[in-house]
Formats: sequence, C-alpha cells, structure tokens
Amino acid sequence: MNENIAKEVKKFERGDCAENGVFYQAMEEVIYSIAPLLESDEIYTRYAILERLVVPDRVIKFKVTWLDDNNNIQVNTGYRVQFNNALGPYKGGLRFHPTVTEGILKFLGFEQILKNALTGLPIGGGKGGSDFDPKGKSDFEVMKFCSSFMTELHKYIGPRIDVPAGDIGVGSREIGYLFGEYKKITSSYEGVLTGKPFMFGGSLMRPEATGYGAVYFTETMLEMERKEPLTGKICTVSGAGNVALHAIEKLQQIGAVAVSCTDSKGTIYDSRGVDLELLKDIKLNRRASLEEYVKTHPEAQYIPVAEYPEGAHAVWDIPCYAAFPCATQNELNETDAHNLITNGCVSVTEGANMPSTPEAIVAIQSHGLCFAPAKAANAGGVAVSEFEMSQNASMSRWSFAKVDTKLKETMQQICKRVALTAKDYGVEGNYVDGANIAGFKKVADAMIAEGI
Ligand code: NDP
Ligand code: 2IT
Repeated sequence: MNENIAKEVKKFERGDCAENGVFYQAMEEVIYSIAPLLESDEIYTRYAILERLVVPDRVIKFKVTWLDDNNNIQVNTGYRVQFNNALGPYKGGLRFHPTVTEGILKFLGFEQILKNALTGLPIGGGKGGSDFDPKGKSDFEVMKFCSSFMTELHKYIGPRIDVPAGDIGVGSREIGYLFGEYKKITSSYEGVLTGKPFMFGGSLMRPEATGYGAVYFTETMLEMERKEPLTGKICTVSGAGNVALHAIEKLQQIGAVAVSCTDSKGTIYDSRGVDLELLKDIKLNRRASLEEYVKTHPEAQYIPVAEYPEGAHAVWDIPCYAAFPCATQNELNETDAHNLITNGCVSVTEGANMPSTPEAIVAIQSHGLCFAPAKAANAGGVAVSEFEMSQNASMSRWSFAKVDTKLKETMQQICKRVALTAKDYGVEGNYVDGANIAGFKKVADAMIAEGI
C-alpha cells in the first residue's frame, strides 16, 4: 500500500464515520480496491476525489408523524441522503425497516454512486428511508405513513433532481402511495419515483429486474471464468423478497434448481426445488412467515433462526454450485463462506447490498470461487429504474421483451467491463476490485471535469 492510500485509510479510521460501522465497511473496501488506480494516476489524489466522494452532498433528516388505526399518533424519522450527482440526478431506493439509521443509508448511498456509474447510464447516487416498519401494519397505516413521509420529501426530489425507488420494505404498494401524495401536493404528473405500478407509469420488468439481472450477471461471469453454466445446477438463495423471488424465478427459467429461501425468522430448504407460486402467495399476497411453506410441503425443511448454531446461517450450509445472498447486509460471514467452500460451491453472487462480510469475501476469493460483488451484480434493478425514467420522460412504453433484452445487455456489459478493468489494473479475476475501480474512475473523471 502506498503512502497516500495508507493516509486515506487512517484518516477514515479516525474520522467521523467511525460510528457508522457499515458505512466505514463499504468505504474501506473501495479505498483498498482503488489503490492501483490512485498509484497509476496522481490526478485523483490531486483533485481530492476520495475525500470529496465519501462525504454526501447533503443528508436530509425529517420527522414523520402519522395516525395509526387506533387513532394514536406515531412518530418516525425519515431520511434522504443525496450523495453524488456527478453523472446525473441522485438515484437510489428508499428503505423502510426498523433498523434504518443514517449510517446504513450512507453505506447504501455510497455503494449506489459506484453501482449507478457501472450501469453506464446518466444517474448519480442517493438513498433514503425510515425506521418505520411496514410489517404488521394495515394498508391504511402504510398509506398514511407514506403520505406524511412525502409531505416532507417532495421538497427535495424531482425527475431531474433526485428520483427515489424501492428497497427493503418498499415495493410497488408503497411507491404507489408515495407517488399519489407527490402528485397531490405538486399537481404534477411526472416520473419522480421509479418502481411504480405499470398502470401509472411503471416499467414492465422493474419488479423482476434485480433478481433476473443477478442471474444474467452470473451466467456471463461463469462463461468468462470458464466454469460450467447454471443449467441443472443446485443453487441456494437467501431472502424471500423482491430480489430473492425473482432470482429464484430466473434460475428456474434457465433450468437451475433453486432449493432455498430465507426470511428474518428462518430458512426453507426444499431439495426438489422451491415452489415459487406458493412462496409468492405467502410473501406477496399474505405477507406471512416462511413457516407457512411446510404446511403445504411437509417434506421440505424449515429451520428457525433460533434453532441454528449462532455465528452461522443455515442457508449457507446447504451444498450448492452457486449461492445468491439476496436478503440484507452482512448475512454471509466467514464461517458461512467456509461452509460454502467445504461443500464445493463454485460461485457467489451478491443480490443484496453488501451481504458478505469482508472476511467472507477474502475466504471466497482466496479459495478460487467466482465472486460477483453487489454493486455490479445487483445493478439490474437501478438500470431498469433508469429505463423507467426514460419511458416517463418520452411518454412511451417499452415491451417486456425490449426491457429484458436491454437488461441482459447491460448486465453482460457490466460484467465484461469489471473483468477487463481488473485485468488492466493487475488484479485479474478480482471482480470486487474491478467494479470499484471502474465505478470510481467514471465518477471521478466527471467530478474532475465539472470542477470543484
Ligand atoms: P424486500 O423487503 O422485498 O425483502 C427483503 C427480504 O430480506 C425479506 O425476505 C426479509 O425478511 C429479509 N430481511 C430483511 N432484513 C433482514 C434482516 N435484518 N435479517 C434477515 N432477513 C432480513 O427487499 P428486497 O428484496 O428489495 O431487498 C433485498 C436486498 O436487495 C437488500 O439488500 C436491498 O438493498 C437489495 N437490493 C434491492 C433492489 C431492489 O430493486 N429492490 C435493488 C438492488 C439491491 P422478512 O420478510 O422476515 O423481513
Ligand atoms: O439498491 C438498489 O440499487 C435499489 N434499491 C434500487 C434503486 C433504484 O433506484 O431502482
């Protein structure tokens, strides 16, 4: 590590981000990855790109008050982190989950800048959300919360300013309510949010895009790394939300056997392949626990989180050819990585944002497995969000086939660019470094050209 990089790492260790664990984790990975770029061209250090990139342009924090169904007043905190708009309007999802803090949204927003850059599309990076928990709330309560959230948020967003979308806890229902309130307040019918239902401006395939994209990325990566394709192979998937369901769907379409899914309470292992229709009914229609699955399929296994030894996760101890962590950050740790390696896994693809711990990534890469990092592998969601912005701006509708073709091309291009960048900077096969260097360079070059 050269002197400059060492200085950067030290500065951020001591700096104000120390209390933001996940933000620091995301930043540290990038700082180490881009060392070869900083060493090869001093312009990035001279223009203080790293120092400028790790500080959001602004963090908006606001109070959200709403009335629950018992007419009690509830108070939550809302946020929007507008991180960097060198390449286009701030773009990134909203997360509604009780664990949401400013630190989590900064980590997600920071990742989003580089992810969005990798898509090659004109979008900057941002993220937002609230500690509101939609789980167990009635539709009316979710609607009232979303209205109140938008009452404040609408001041800061716009189709050319900042375009939020979904993330954990925010799907088409929440986006619909948010859009309705924005329209009411501003009297303006515009593409200010993506992930809208199709009937009022949503893009076909936006719900499928992240999961499908992660599988397209994996197919390209396996081909480039001369590994066997996914067809006929056992795959493990974590999560049971938007990303996981559609990763499982695409895996099934290409003839792979997806045998697992998880939620915050437990893991389903169905060795014959997950019953996707049932899973969708449990999670999308009934919004129920995965435990319901074994009522219909008693031959499948349900492993509650509490019954699995602490420090590891049941889903990563299932033998598989390819693993797809699609739930949340740091859900795959070093022990899990060693379980995957011991069981003969060949490839790990991050559908979620930063689902693998740094120690897990080291273990996976040092044992020669293919590793597709989140900011490259799950970029299909935001790419189709940008396609939605394009369709809204031109008042047009693209067919499912057109979106799918463009999504596939985008994922293939990202994969190739990441691999090529890694090779160019002397870290061939390291998709983490390739993604970080390629994304950083694109944003950095724009920042230099735009002045300070
Ligand atoms: P959903 O809310 O649709 O689903 C989240 C899933 O993860 C649920 O099954 C949930 O379980 C589980 N989960 C959430 N938090 C935890 C936790 N702390 N511990 C264990 N399980 C948890 O979200 P998405 O599918 O949209 O998002 C999943 C991941 O993918 C996130 O990391 C998100 O940032 C990322 N992502 C999403 C994109 C999108 O387009 N939606 C795009 C790119 C990345 P339960 O139901 O019990 O809460
Ligand atoms: O993490 C992500 O890329 C998302 N949650 C999707 C962002 C978007 O704007 O579609």
